[in-house]
Amino acid sequence: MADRRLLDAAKEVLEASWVGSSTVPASGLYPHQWSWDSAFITIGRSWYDQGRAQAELEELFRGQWSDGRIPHIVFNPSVPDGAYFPGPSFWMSSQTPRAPRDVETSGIIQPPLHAAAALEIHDNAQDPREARAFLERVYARLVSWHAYLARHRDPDGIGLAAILHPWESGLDNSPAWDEALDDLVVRDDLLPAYERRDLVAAEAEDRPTDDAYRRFVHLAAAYREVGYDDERLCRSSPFVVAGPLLNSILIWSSLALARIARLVGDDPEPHLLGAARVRAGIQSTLWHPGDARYYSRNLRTDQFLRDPSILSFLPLLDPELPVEGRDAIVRDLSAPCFHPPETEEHYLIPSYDLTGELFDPRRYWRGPVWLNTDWLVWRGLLQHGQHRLADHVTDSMLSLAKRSGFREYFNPFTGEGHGSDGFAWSAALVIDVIERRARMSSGTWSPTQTA
Ligand code: 9WN
Repeated sequence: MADRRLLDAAKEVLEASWVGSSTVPASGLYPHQWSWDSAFITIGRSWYDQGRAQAELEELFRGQWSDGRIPHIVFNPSVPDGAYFPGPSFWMSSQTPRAPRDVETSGIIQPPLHAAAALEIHDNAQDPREARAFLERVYARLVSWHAYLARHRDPDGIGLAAILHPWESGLDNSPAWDEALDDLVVRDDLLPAYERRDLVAAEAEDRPTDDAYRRFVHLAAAYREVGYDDERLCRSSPFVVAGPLLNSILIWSSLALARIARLVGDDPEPHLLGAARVRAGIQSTLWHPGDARYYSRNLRTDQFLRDPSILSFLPLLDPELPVEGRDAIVRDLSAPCFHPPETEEHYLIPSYDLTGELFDPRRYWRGPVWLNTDWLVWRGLLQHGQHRLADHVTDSMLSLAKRSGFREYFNPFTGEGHGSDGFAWSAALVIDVIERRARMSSGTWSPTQTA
């Protein structure tokens, strides 16, 4: 299939997923608006529909809490409560004084890709004046979102924002969280009765196990029970983890925020300092010199979570990543455990070490290829001049979409698609890859532009 036809097919997926003022990740499995999905979707749409790209982020920001948090789900009131679990009646956000009254949301967060997405709208704008006005409207919201992460998610001042739930990582079911979840004592009196709605829309072998799900629900209920009080949970929750994915995205977005500040006439310095703080935190807390890898860290036990997952490669998003870290990532990304020999059929980049004991080619986040993590690593590789490897990643992304469609995730050996079909960020990021590669070849976009 030619790139042009793939582009049209991707746009059709996005049009079919548009529900009036935002995009659903996948109509059956995920019928509301998700935070980092909206950022990826915005980036894809920004190439051809600035109006909807802007509307998507502005709709998400309607769900922002007064403490600055951007919740991981903004619920669509026209969708029945039972269509997704946990739905609005589980989170009960509007009973929390800091949450909006007129829209129901979840209480947890997802990685802060929004400032980077807002800047893409500006950089790809069909109407630059409107894009400037949009940035002026959203700037304060982005600033308070980043302030929330620094103020409420870094209680010990280590320079890193912590997650309090695996769902906050975006890589919910990664083996990287197993060890931290093992210590969890699931309290049945806190667990509501629930039905696994995800199993109605997807196959059980593609989704988390019932045991993992119980832990997820338990942690979410515990967060709700303390009124979404981050400080309290950071001190008492068994699951407090700082990782390289959220924090590298935070650096990338803080640098974008510095550029947005210049565009709207504000001081970029605080955002540059913010990025520098996180950079120092990643180096001092997440770099394991013995393994020459970045890992997540369990802040409860102060131990590294030494799992060989794709999380370790995200520091590439920092344009000032030390050479030692960059070289180690490139080495890992080229080694057979993440990149089989060209003679074997394979697709890049598995979410978990192909030779790892916990590797599973189809279960969500435990091995399959996801196009969003591919895309993030690709942008990081480009930023560091690793063009050959970067091309391998995007060739693989396009082959997967041509072979299996815009699936949620893919078997890294066969390319078979799993999870939902017509998955919005898969479509959006294929659009971005095709458009950006064309701009790169014509010399009208350079990878360091947004750094
Ligand atoms: C829970 C929507 C979301 C993504 C996450 C992905 C999955 C939800 C779920 O779907 O998580 O938030 O129900 O499994 O793991 O990254 O944002 O696409």
